[in-house]
Amino acid sequence: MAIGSLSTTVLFLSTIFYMVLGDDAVGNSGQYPLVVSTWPFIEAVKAAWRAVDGGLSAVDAVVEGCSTCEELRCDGTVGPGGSPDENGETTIDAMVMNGVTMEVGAVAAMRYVKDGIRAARLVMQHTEHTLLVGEQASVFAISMGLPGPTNLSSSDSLEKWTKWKANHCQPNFRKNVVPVDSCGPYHPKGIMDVNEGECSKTNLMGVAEPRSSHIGPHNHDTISMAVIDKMGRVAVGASTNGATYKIPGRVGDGPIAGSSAYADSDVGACGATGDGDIMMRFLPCYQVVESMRLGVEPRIAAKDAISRIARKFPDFVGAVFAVNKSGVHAGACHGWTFQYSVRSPEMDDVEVFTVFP
Ligand code: SD4
Repeated sequence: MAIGSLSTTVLFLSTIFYMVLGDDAVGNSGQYPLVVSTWPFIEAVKAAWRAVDGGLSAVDAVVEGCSTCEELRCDGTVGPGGSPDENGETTIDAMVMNGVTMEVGAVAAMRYVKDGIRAARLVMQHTEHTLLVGEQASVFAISMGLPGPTNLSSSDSLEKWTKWKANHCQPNFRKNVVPVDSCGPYHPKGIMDVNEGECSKTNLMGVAEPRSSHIGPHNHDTISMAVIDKMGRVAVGASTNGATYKIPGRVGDGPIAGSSAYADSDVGACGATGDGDIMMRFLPCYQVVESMRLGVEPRIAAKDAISRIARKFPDFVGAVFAVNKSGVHAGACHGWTFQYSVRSPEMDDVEVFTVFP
């Protein structure tokens, strides 16, 4: 068979393969720009698409996209007014990464400022630092021109918190403490009460016992977004108000480069969502991008990163999407059904892809 017709056949077969696989791994024509986001955050993807299609850089398009979700309070878990902590306060974790320069800007547990992703970009563009936290992050963001101080609570978040208090602060993220089934103040269980097995909550195979069941699709949604701009530059960003009823001061995976997202313009990008307390121990997005650098296709790279976590934490809930420089994208998940959204030049509108565990 002549080389030409062989490659035509291969192209034909791989097209069929992608259509049959559907959600597993999807290619585009390789034309930029491209926007990929966790969950069906359609308006956010549209905003990023308008920005990047209009000529903005990948970094600025990521900021436009994530910022739209913050304004819309996507799923109540992005932007202000969601995920109250034990004190009823909402705080924000956000990160942006430039895959050309590998610069990162991030804010964690930021109070009183609702513009998480814009604050993250200010850290990246106007400091030599990578991550600012808590009240000092807010002071910095406001000093650089963002609106604030603002009360980040909403009637929804306060109602949720009030019900939780009335339910004796259950569920919560405490372990090995007393009291067990009521609100604090909490104290460590006496040393005599906690043996090593209880404390580490792992069995002899190193597999963790189930975590509390309060982590699920509706209290754990992060926007994590990747954009490839018209010049092929890759950027990622993430924004979330974290976990509901978290212990004040808790920071999730959102502002951690390599965990919630990672980008390298030579390779591609990854975005993650899920139980950040577990996921940030594995840096799944760093793993995805580095696997793709070695030539692993996005579908396998995504599955491998998720499997590595699931081997140690069989009950964890999480997902990643992977996209390589050619625009081939895929997702993998564990413990829930995952959806991610894509807009590319060959699509008339944003398309949502579903991935099953
Ligand atoms: C966190 N990963 O703070 C975030 C929350 C989230 O989907 O919603 N992920 O753990």
